Amino acid sequence: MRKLTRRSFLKHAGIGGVFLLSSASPFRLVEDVFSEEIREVSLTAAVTPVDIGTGRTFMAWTYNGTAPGPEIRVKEGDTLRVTLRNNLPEGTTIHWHGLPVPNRMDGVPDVTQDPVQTGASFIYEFEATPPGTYVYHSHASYQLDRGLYGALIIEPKQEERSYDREYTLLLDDWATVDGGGPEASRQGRVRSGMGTGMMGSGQQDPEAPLLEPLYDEYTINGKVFRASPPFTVKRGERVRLRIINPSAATLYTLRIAGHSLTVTHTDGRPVVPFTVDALRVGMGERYDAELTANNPGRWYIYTLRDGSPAGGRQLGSLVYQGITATSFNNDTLSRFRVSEYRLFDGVEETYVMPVSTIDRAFRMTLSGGVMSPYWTINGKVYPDTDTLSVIPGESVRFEYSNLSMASHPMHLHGHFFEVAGSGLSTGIRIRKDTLIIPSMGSGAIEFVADNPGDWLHHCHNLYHHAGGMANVMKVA
Ligand SMILES: [Cu+2]
Repeated sequence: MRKLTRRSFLKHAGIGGVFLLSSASPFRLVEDVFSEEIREVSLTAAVTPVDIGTGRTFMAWTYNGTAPGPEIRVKEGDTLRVTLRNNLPEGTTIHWHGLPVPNRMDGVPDVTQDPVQTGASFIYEFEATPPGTYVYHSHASYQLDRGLYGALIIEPKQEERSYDREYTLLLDDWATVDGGGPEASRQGRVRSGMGTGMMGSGQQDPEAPLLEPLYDEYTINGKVFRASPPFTVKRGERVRLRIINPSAATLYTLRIAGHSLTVTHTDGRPVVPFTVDALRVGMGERYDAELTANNPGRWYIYTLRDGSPAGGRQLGSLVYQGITATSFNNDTLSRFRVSEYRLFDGVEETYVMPVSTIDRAFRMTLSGGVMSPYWTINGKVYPDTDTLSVIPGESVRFEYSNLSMASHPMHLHGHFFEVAGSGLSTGIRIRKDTLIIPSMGSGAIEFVADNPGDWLHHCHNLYHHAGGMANVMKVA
């Protein structure tokens, strides 16, 4: 028999969670079933000077004064109640990336809520389930790229994996030139003759979406390599890494020199543990990976030369306790096994409804970007893209064909999906919420549309999203 979760209980009862713990509520009776806590968090969004370790302070947009914002860590089943205060010069929202929250809590401006205006507040409240590694971030304009993001970790009631130490690694790209921020770097780009936001007359179109900035710095947990504190480990330890990529426009092929990484979760969902030498992490993706500390030394955390602007860069360091030498060990591997979706197998879990026979399929071509800041789905720019209408409970398939020269990490709100082409050994496909569709490549996802509402589906390159690569899936 299926246990009645708080979410389904509330659905049946037709009330909001706010009333659940009111002593006057008749639903007080169910207290024993729902004995979890309410976790209150307060996030104030504001413009703040930050130094990411370059020695040059610039104005970032921050939660509670820091970029990234504070890590939110709760237990599965807790109710998370977040009060957002907006001290920014424009409207904002928070999206709980990957978490299948009720639609009105999803934080997409003009789709699930009105933007929270300057000086105003909004309370987000939802049940923290299922457990996993998530990220919260602003979903308004270019705010994610100004620093408005943080880790959201939901710990399971019963941890099945054993590890000695745990680190969260949030990867980010920064444009710090000309005072920082997306517009500043765009000016730099236009000046350097690479700009495509020019109209035929030579005038810049003020309404056009911004071009992807020229990033000059990359950080882990808000600090560049030369300023980042080392991740310290002790010989013999098993270390859990929660690797999260909230970058606006950078994919990483992440490598920890001297070590392999055993992937245990993709976008928070468990997989059959699989060991790789480097991890390909697209925008919006999360990987939990375990590292065995069996190779003492001082090691670079870096990205492989993969053709991306971040390729070949040092991002941080892994240092064993007791190592006093300041020189770094050489990474002796020359060939790297890089993660790919088809290498992974899913495992049985109760949180995600398994896909049955497909009721409805949508084909989407992804294109744009050539001499243009606009990006399209089936040739259309959001909000003029076609709405995808499905009936609750239907099994749905999205098929992508990428006709552009850029990769597109496609993210679906409100649902986990199964990745076609994975699960080749066990027959159980991996579950994710963000899938990289490679340049000139293809991919497909399948899922049960079990969460009613209007859900945004978009490329998680912020500049592609702002340039139109988005549509709405209506589950009703
Ligand atoms: Cu894209």
